[in-house]
Amino acid sequence: MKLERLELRRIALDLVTPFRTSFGVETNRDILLIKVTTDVGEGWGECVSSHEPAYSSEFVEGSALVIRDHLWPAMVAAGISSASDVAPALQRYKGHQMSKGALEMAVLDAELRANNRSWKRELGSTRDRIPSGVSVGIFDTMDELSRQVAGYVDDGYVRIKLKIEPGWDIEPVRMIRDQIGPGVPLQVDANTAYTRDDISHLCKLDEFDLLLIEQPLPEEDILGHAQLARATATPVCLDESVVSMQTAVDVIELGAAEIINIKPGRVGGYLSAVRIHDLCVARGVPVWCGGMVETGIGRAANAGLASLPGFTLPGDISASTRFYARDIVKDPITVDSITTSTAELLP
Ligand code: NPQ
Ligand code: MG
Repeated sequence: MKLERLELRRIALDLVTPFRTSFGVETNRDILLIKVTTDVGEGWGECVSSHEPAYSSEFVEGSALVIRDHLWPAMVAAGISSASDVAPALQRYKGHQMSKGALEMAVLDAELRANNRSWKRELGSTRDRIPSGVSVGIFDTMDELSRQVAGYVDDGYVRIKLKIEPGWDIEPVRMIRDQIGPGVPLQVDANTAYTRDDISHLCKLDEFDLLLIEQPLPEEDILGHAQLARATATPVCLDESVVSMQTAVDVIELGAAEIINIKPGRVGGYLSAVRIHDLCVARGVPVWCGGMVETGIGRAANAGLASLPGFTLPGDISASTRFYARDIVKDPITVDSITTSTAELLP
């Protein structure tokens, strides 16, 4: 395979409802898609950075620039002949995991299309259906939160994740646990909104039998997460902190993460995501696949990844309609709510 051409496409999609997290409100998704043309055909990648550097330091305008002026030229110079060549060719550039991941995704997609293979098979899937969870934002009122969660349970989601922040934590979680009952898996995600001084406060969540608490402290605060993990009965899961295989090894070794949220974009691509999955399987650490409000392009590839055997917890892979009235792909992602509440994967 030989690289020929790169095309960056920037699109804007309205969200069906504003998505508020501890780092801000999104009403619209600024999306960077990448089309790579090779001698064996084209491939598509989706860059998961957002308009503002609020979830992480990466942002769409920066991604487009670094891809165009630095990463793609380095790939061309290196003479990439398969997706596994992409990360080594980009290794001398620091950071920019989401941009690197999007380029590797596009090259891998070109290879898969050329060989008529699926993401699922390529990555090492062991099943055809995956459980589908949903991430629920912060609302102005408890009533509104209650209505939203009821709707998602009706839609067939088998696991609820509530976004939390200081001032929106114990009481919303209590209300939703009472509403859905003890049998429905429930977890929370703070997106770095707390500090080490909040450890005793966060321990009050223990009474709600949560699956996990995701990234309560800043991404650099590995020691703080290890201290929290020792103090609380709720398993600590890291998202933003884990940006590579190396950080995954370290947070496990240091006792800062008992569970890991794997997002391919955040760790530099799907091949890195599979290696982190393999590491976690070897260490007995449960993993699940996160989401970055992707279109059907990224969402379908995520579903393939989440069908690997180590993904033992439901992911944030919800239906396209959770975020978008009309997805950009021919086959939007759907949730089968009637019988099994699982997303069905194409072959
Ligand atoms: C998380 N995702 O797990 C992220 C955060 C997140 C589904 O909760 C635009 C772009 C909006 C990226 C909102 C979920 C976003 C975004 C939230 C990422 O932490
Ligand atoms: Mg998260």
